[in-house]
This record gives sequence, structure tokens and C-alpha cells, in this order.
Amino acid sequence: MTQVVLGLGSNCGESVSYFRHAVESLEKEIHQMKMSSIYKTKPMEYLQQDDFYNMVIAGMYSGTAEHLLDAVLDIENVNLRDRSSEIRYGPRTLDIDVELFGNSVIDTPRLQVPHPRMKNRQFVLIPLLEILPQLSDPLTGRLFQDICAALPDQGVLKAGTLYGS
Ligand code: PH2
Ligand code: MG
Ligand code: MG
Repeated sequence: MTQVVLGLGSNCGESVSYFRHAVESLEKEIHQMKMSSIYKTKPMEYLQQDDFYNMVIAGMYSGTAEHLLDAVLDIENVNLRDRSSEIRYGPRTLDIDVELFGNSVIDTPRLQVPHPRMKNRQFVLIPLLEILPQLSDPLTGRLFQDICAALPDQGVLKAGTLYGS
């Protein structure tokens, strides 16, 4: 079993419903799941869009990273993700990124893990640290809490939880 970390994001449609639906689907694949609160976050990389909701889940997974990627892409599709009509870094109903797959370092055209931008993104790091405060970056060994603290404030605010507030 491998400890995996997934980042969820949404800024169109019924964001919290997509998150609930995604978590229910992922619970079939991922054991001992931990989930962060939901955060309201300022858009990064492509700024002319609505604020996002983001959360992070982590747990134990027994398959390969490729299989996990297939599973999350299926879940995105079921939740109205339409890649054919979208702009890079732009609005989406549901985005699920594989942030970490144990300490594996994967660099293929389909999948890069650790996610190449996670270290710059408080919308990933802040929810991640809520559930796994002692985790460190497989590439450098640095604690994610130190990486996160060194970033400027990016406007990541706790907004509630998946099943209540
Ligand atoms: N996802 C992006 C681009 N920018 N900004 C925030 N705050 N949250 C996201 O999930 C996000 C983003 C591309 O996937
Ligand atoms: Mg993404
Ligand atoms: Mg993605």
C-alpha cells in the first residue's frame, strides 16, 4: 500500500457536490482516507476567473500510479469535466491532481509526481498540512510546512467541511 495525496479543485457549477461525489467514489479505491477542510482560494496561474474551492485527501492505495490517474480522470469526467472546451489553468467543474504517490518520483508524458507546481501552491499545501503536518517533499526532503511558510500569502481561507461546517 502506498500513501497517496490528491488535490481537488473546482470553480464552476456545484463545487461542493462534485467534491462529495468525488470523495464517495475515491473511498472505493483509497483506504484510511483523511480529508482536509474545504478552502476558498484566489485563482493562480490564470487570474481572470472565479475563486476556487480546494481540498486535499490522502490515504492508502494498493494499485499503480497509472491506475490511480485513470480512476481520477474517470471521476472528473463523471462530474462534467469537459477538457475539449477548456483553457489551460482556466475554469473547471472538477480537477483532481495526483500530488504525491508515496515517495515515488514519476516523470512520464501523462503523469508527473510530485506534482510539479504543488510547492508553489498554498491551495494545495495548506489543506495538505491540515491532514499531514509532518510530510516532507520526496525530492528535497524539506518539510512542506517550511516550504509553505516561505511563500507569500496567496489568499487561502478555510470555508467549511464536506459534510457540514
Ligand atoms: N487550479 C488550476 C489553476 N489555478 N487556482 C486555485 N486557487 N485553485 C486551483 O485548483 C487551481 C488554480 C489548474 O488546475
Ligand atoms: Mg490542477
Ligand atoms: Mg488536473
